[in-house]
Amino acid sequence: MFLILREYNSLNFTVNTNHFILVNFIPVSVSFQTLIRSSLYSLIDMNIGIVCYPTFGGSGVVATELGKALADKGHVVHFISYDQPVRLDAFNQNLYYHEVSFNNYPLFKYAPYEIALTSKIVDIVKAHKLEVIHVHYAIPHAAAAVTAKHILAREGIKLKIVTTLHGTDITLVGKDQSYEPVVSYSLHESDIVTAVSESLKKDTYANFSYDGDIHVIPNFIDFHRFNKQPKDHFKKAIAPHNEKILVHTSNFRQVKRVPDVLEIYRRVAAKMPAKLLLIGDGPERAAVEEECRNCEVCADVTFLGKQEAVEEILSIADLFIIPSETESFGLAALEAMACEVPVISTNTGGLPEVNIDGVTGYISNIGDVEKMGADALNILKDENLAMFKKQAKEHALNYKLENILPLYEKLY
Ligand code: GMT
Repeated sequence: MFLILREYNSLNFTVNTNHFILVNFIPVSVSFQTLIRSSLYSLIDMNIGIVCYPTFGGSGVVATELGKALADKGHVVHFISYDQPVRLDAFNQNLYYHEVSFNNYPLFKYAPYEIALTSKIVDIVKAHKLEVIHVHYAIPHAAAAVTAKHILAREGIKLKIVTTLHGTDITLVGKDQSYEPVVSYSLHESDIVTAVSESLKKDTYANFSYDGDIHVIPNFIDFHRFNKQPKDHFKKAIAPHNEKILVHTSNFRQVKRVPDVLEIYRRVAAKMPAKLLLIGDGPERAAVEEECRNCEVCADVTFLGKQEAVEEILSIADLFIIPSETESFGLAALEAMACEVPVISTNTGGLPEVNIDGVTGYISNIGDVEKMGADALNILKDENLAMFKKQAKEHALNYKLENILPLYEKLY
């Protein structure tokens, strides 16, 4: 294809000097521009802002991995957050990080983070000519972006807002009366709204007065990182007698139901030699650790705390347990499947879309630890385990980064 790109300012394109993009049609209609934009989207580099939480797990991880992948493809990505995102750990000439800092004046009982974030968005959009702001997690990011958009519009600057809903911003926190009207308004004022699962899309329509489109774009896996690695020495250290290794990873909040993990494990350990590795930290950890110390399996349970290289631990695992009360997607389960680890999960939220019952593992009602224990034992049987592992990996491949990234690029 050989096109000459003229008047690219009016099309709002940035020319990628790595490609020969030449366009010689002027004037072009808006719909034609849209057509050209969407058909060339993978050739056009954009200036994109990403607003996210910087912490371990969930939305922050998805946002950071997405930004890194966009930067690798040639887009210029500006992260805006109150702290450096944890996975933003390597230099890339296309990646920038802008910290939202604010003055905590004594008059403020609560420092107005949303206002500081809004001002930062306005400043970065103007300074770096951002075309799109992609906010992850509605509260308060979508509201801040919407206000920034309105401020910029008064100066004749157009900003597109893509809002990605991740889970608790809809299912738990967002629907609370103290936030609902602002979340509904922010969804209406966003140009594009995406949700990470069909289930979350349904929940959004059920809980908010929003009737616009919601594009479902699932979480994704970077298979360069998440794949089964040869870690036999590590496996020997954890399970010297070839015990089965069960793993759970979460932020140890109540919705994760970590005590159920222990219950399921105890049922397995009563029938076959097994070890349990618990990764992560959070409010419930101390109580679960205490409970564990008082039961018969204590010596075979290890609390590893927060871990960077989760994929190395998943590489030696035989089973992943995620008995959550709500889970809009369950990225942790998908990461396990990518490393060939079958999953025992509940049937809540988006989990049945990720963990296919009887194929990649099993799903159960919330709290049904008896069934989850029996299903775990079934998967771990020698005659079944290899098949479940293979099927888990096969299904995870549907979510590879290379499949999902263009879906976002198309929306920008
Ligand atoms: O609960 C978490 O782990 C954090 C939370 C978040 O929003 O940061 O995670 C949500 O987003 C993840 C990425 O899209 C999903 O995989 C999780 O299922 C979702 N958590 C819940 O819905 C509880």
